[in-house]
Amino acid sequence: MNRMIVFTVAALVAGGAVAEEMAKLELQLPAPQFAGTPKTIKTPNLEREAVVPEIMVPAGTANVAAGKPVTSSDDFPVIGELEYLTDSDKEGSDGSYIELGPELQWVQIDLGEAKTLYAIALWHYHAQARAYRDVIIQVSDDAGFAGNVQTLFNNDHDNSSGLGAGKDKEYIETYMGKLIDAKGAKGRYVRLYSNGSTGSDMNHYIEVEVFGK
Ligand SMILES: [Ca+2]
Ligand SMILES: [Ca+2]
Repeated sequence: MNRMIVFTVAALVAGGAVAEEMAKLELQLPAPQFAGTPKTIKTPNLEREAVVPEIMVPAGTANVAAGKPVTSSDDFPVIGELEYLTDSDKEGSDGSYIELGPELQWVQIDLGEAKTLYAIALWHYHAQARAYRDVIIQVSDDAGFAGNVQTLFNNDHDNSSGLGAGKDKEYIETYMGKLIDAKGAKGRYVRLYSNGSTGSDMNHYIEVEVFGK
């Protein structure tokens, strides 16, 4: 009798009635802005080779950041508008990016309600090869990030931004952006930090996508 019950449950899982249907996340990429190997960029903690993770997401997962409101540590960008962050335009040309002030700055997306997050994709700037410093991505239920903060990515290896040292690598910006596994983290707010780049002290964003449901 017991053996029969076990067999029935296993069959249901195999048939997909219990297990959730999963699919590989495919990003929609903008047009490349430069070709070939970028000039040598000297910065500590740079990854040797870009690796795009394969992230499996459940059916019904979508970019829940599209069109959502954006706030920032710099309310008045030098170039562009904060809305550019979630307007679905990922092109690298002038008119598509935001320039925020120098040193440590953040942008924050309000998803409107708590979501389960599977991946984050971001494009800082891809008209020129450069690596942004102290890229830190966090999720919280609290708009002020005072509590229940989960860190999804942190390449501030020397803790120069004071949010804690991270183990992730710096990476060179291209049209492919950066895809990060959010591993089912839950929260309403997504905050992204940066602290200038190998190109300048300023901070830039083109688009951030948050895949969840
Ligand atoms: Ca955009
Ligand atoms: Ca640092």
